[in-house]
Amino acid sequence: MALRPLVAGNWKMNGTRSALKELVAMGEGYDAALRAKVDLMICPPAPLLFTAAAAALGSRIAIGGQDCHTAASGAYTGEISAEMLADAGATAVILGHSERRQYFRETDALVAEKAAAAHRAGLVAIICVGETQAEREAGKTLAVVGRQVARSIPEGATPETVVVAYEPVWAIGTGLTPTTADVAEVHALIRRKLVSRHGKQAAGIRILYGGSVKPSNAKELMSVPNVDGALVGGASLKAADFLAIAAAY
Ligand code: G2H
Repeated sequence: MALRPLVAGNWKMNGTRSALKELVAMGEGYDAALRAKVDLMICPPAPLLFTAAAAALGSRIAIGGQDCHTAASGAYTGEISAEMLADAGATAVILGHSERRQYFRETDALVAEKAAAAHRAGLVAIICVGETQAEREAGKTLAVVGRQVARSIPEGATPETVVVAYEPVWAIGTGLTPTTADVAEVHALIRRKLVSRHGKQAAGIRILYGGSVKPSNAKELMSVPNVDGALVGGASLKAADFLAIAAAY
């Protein structure tokens, strides 16, 4: 089944208000032909969310957060809840990105809790999984990704509540990408795990590829079976690159 693709941009900790001109340009380039074939989303840093949502209004580019806390509110200085993201205009949130797992010691269990919080707030959870270089070299890719899928995605995941992003850690921001055969193998594993745990409807859950996606490799990556879109970092900061990736469909 070919799913409607999603190309989501993860701006990470990049961008001040001046960067929103790129979002406006993306909206202008997201014309009827592109809208007919691909969903677009931008996940800016939290301080830009509200303004980004206003800037994207009318363009049909969705806005997402990059992380959330498990609680709806409370004494958690510096944290942002899923409800707050939704209130600022987000419809989705990236969870369990490898940078969160690596630098902030996020575990599969915490990611699953955050995904449940996203669900509570009505946000789509974009749940990231992926192996490190050492794990790949040790032949553990499928075991690691299988475990992350099993433990990071909460019970009852549906195509409306969850998107999975496979991001091999060694491919993030490095310019390196796995072979299409490697991507196909991991995405097929993720699909099998989703369906065996969440039932037949999980065939409709979108599985994105992320890690050094750029205009020059997007077409090849997007032609791989079970790749239902892309999570784009560096190349989502400029409207021209991001739109060129979207046009690869
Ligand atoms: C992977 C990706 C976006 P980049 O982190 O999530 O970033 O495209 O820069 O490798």
